[in-house]
Amino acid sequence: MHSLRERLLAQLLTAEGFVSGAEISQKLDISRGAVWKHIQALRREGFVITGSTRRGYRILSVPDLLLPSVILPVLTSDFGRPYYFYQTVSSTNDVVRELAYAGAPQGAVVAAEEQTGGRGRRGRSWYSPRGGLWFSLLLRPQVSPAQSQTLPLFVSLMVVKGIEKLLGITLDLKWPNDILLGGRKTGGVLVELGAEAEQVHYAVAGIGINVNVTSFPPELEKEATSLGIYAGRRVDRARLLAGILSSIETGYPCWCREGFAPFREAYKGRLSFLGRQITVRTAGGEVLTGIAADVDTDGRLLLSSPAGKQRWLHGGEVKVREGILI
Ligand code: BT5
Repeated sequence: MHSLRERLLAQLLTAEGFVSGAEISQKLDISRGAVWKHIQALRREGFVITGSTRRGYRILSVPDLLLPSVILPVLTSDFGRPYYFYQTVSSTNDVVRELAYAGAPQGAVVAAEEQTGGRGRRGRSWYSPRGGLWFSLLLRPQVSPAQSQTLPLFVSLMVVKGIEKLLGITLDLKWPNDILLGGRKTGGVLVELGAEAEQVHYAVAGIGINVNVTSFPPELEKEATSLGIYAGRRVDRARLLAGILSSIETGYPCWCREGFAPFREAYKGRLSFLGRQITVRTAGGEVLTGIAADVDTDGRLLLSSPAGKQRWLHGGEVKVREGILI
């Protein structure tokens, strides 16, 4: 499982001070020359390693990358194992789906520094430059496809809780799966299912968070923000990833057993627009305006009009603006 380079890193990271080249070469059963080559490769990855012929090697700083060697030591959950890292990938959801087909276990995670084909719901694109947290988690819930409809809402809530716990800030949710900070989108969740009529084989929970993203393309500038911009400082992505995985893992057995019901109040408590007039473009393309009155245990949004008409919605885009009354 662990590559030579990861074992070398573990040795350097757990050492009190310098580790001699001889000691490393002996432990890993490789030549001194090979040790030096690995050290050089790590330096190219961004590790700052001081070296002297007399004393050996010592790590001075770890790069701000989601490398396994950086993530695995801070993981506090089983989710995140096995862990796969890419510098660049089309979409982490695609990689996890392939892993699911190949029989990977629940909890497997794929993270990437950047995505070239990051996507949102219904084929929309997801801007995924360096500095963000783009990852996907493989789940194998033994639930009905109907219950799995609430998985995006459950995951969004647990992501928010994980971020809040680590950073001490308050985030909002926009039904069904947007994560907001001060009214701007700072993250999103895309759940893709491998299911048949009666059975869910696997679920890929793709999570995207603008962490240390400092600028956005013009079309997103007004509606997006990042944790770093909001907090006014760089946020530790490794600890954030570990905190989010732990948060999802904590609630997951309960969601599998009881569904969305135990999470519904906490979810509603974070909805930014509950009780307000909103406009929703439904999954079927209708544009409806009404008061966002409730979210039920199936994860549906209740839209009610002043005349007392009611519509339960399964999916759609919420905008807080005028439209056609339902
Ligand atoms: C989402 O879709 O919000 C789900 C995003 C999930 C992304 C993760 S990253 C890891 C994994 N791999 C993937 O390929 N995807 C997942 P949706 O609700 O459809 O919102 C998409 C809309 O959000 C776009 O049409 C833009 O308007 C906006 N958007 C795109 N990139 C953004 C960004 N980085 N920050 C804020 N808004 C963005």
